Amino acid sequence: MKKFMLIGSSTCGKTTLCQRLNGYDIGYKKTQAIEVIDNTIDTPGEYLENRNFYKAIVVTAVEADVIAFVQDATDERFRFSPQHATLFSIPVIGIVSKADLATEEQISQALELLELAGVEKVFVTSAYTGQGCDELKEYLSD
Ligand SMILES: Nc1nc2c(ncn2[C@@H]2O[C@H](COP(=O)(O)OP(=O)(O)OP(=O)(O)O)[C@@H](O)[C@H]2O)c(=O)[nH]1
Ligand SMILES: [Mg+2]
Repeated sequence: MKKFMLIGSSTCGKTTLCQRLNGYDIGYKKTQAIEVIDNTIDTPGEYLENRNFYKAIVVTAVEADVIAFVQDATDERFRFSPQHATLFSIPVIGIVSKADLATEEQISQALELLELAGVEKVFVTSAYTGQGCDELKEYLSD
């Protein structure tokens, strides 16, 4: 499995998605620091929200094979900038999270914005219902 690193705003669902993808019980736990869970590198939302942490993200990304920009479909705020993906020298994918709570319109908007951030592929997911998780696992498996 490819080692992948999740980046996204606080509460966008990174940790819950890690739990789902790695087959753990789903339970809320605020991420305080960069955490490696099996093949996933989970980061705190503050790393995206606070520019002072950018260096830490770029340094940690060296350990990863793929980066995932995670966007909560129900969140109006979008913190990835256009062509944000060019900051990294490895593939960057997009993950729309919490699809179970979102309208079709919200999902389309999140997809569009992630594409603008320069991701090469987008998965629409819900860690609660499991939507999109098999496709994501398959992408990460080779
Ligand atoms: N309905 C729904 N809720 C979700 C989903 N994924 C996560 N949540 C909820 O959203 C909240 C935040 O989820 P986390 O996975 O902790 O978010 P995070 O991105 O790791 O947040 P930080 O650690 O603060 O950066 C929790 O209450 C989760 O239960 C989902 O797919 N659907
Ligand atoms: Mg977390």
